[in-house]
Amino acid sequence: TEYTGIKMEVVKWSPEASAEIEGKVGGRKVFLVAATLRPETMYGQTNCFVGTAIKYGVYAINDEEAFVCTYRSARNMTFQGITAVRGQVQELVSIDGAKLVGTKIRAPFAINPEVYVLPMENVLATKGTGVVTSVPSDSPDDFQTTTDLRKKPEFYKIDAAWVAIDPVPVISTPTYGEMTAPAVVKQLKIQSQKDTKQLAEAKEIAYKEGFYNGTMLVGEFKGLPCKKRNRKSAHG
Ligand code: ZZB
Repeated sequence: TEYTGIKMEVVKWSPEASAEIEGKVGGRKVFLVAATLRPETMYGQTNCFVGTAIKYGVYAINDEEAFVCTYRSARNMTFQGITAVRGQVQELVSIDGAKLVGTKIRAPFAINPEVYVLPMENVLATKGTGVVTSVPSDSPDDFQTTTDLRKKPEFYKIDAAWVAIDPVPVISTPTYGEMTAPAVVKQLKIQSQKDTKQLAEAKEIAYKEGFYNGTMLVGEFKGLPCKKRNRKSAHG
């Protein structure tokens, strides 16, 4: 599979993250970095997800930039030619996912560019960077998780304002219209992010429908098939 990396610059750390990180990054700009299969959906980002039980680090990429991601993905990046010394990981500070929640970041290309870091139960530490950018219009996992967070903000220890952005229409599909993920979640009668089996099926359906039959509703490729947009530009 071809993943695209999305860099989301930190605008304001949560108080917990600030206490651990500020003063330790040496003037570098810090970005949360997410791996996505669907760069054409980036207009519709409404937040970003981390796993609360996952360990993250802030890794120096060079003197100007540092990335927040898992150690595993930071190590992989050192073999992709983006760091000064091949194979050498430079961890500036480590941090628990739970403490990143509430951090405000800038999501490139998003219609609402200032978004928050929120908790998701199904983030896998072993996949991508461990940071997931959220597009509830087109990703069933993202739609269901933001729905859960909106229903019970206290339970998830978040401020309701952090999950206030509604899904943004980005792609129209012949079967599901402008809100593919919410429609598929409804069709499969998914109730919560704990319904992981149905969510995997929903993701498969939404992916096929959006990628192969979808038409872009916004941006540079408005009116064109998603497939075409993906061929023209592999990078967000
Ligand atoms: C934005 C996006 C928008 C995504 C969409 C999907 C969809 P796959 O097929 O299993 O490889 N993801 C990335 N990293 C993780 C992680 N560590 N834990 C959990 N989820 C993760 O799926 C790749 C997708 O899974 C990625 O693409 C990311 O969400 C998420 F409209 O990025 B995606 C129907 C899917 N639509």
